[in-house]
Amino acid sequence: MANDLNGRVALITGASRGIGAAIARTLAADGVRLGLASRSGDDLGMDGVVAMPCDVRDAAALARVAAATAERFGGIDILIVNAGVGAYGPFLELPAEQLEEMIDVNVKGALYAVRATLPYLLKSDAGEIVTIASEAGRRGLPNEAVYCASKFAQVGLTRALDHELREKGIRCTNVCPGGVSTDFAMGRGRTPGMAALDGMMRPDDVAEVVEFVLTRSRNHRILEVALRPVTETSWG
Ligand code: NJP
Repeated sequence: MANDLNGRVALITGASRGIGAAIARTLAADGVRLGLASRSGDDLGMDGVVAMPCDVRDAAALARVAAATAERFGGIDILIVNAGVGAYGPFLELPAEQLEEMIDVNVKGALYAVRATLPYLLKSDAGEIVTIASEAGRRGLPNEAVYCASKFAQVGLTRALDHELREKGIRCTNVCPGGVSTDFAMGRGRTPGMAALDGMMRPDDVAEVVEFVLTRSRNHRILEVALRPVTETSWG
């Protein structure tokens, strides 16, 4: 029997734009009550959500948004680890600030999001952690060394948590997209109008996969989903 999401509570990091906003809208349509975390604190124009400014590099800020979400809705069932940044280019040409930012946001931000939320997930009868990782978390890609390193870390974190949390009733899933047409990496290795952007997936394509993962019946779990635009190689 499918897992009904109506009435569940999800905290989504990086919910103000792109994939995170698409996930928020999709889950809201399924009756999920939402905590939305991003630096801008955007509520996406949705009523009844908890939306707070939160930089995922700040563990205390994540703890505050998790506490506010749990207090408002009586707990948290689902964490979507989505906030992330990317910058592409030859390894030695990557500005140091972009190296630091990718590690801080993608790696530490994911760790902090889990630490802030896990106490609530452990109290849920249907806990879920879904990490929006990347194809770059499954294989090394040229000109993406630091991004790959950060995404391998996310994939490793989520796989390890699966081992640790499965018996406590929490399912952990890595969703690994190829190119998605969002603001992501624009001006940092992607430029508006570049041909590759034309064939990219939509944020809704990823949101539908997340919805699929979350709605599977609770007798099994999906460890990883890899999805690609038809225009993109599978590097098989
Ligand atoms: O990116 P974008 P995507 N603290 O730029 C937020 C992965 N991915 O939706 O803070 C808190 O449209 C930012 O909000 P704000 C990617 O690695 C993508 O494409 O208000 N939040 C915004 O809501 C990432 O993990 C592609 O500016 C922070 C959101 O994050 C995830 O998908 C391919 C923050 C970013 O929205 C979402 O990326 C792939 C911070 N410090 C994986 N910094 C792709 N697009 O091609 C940023 O394989 N945010």
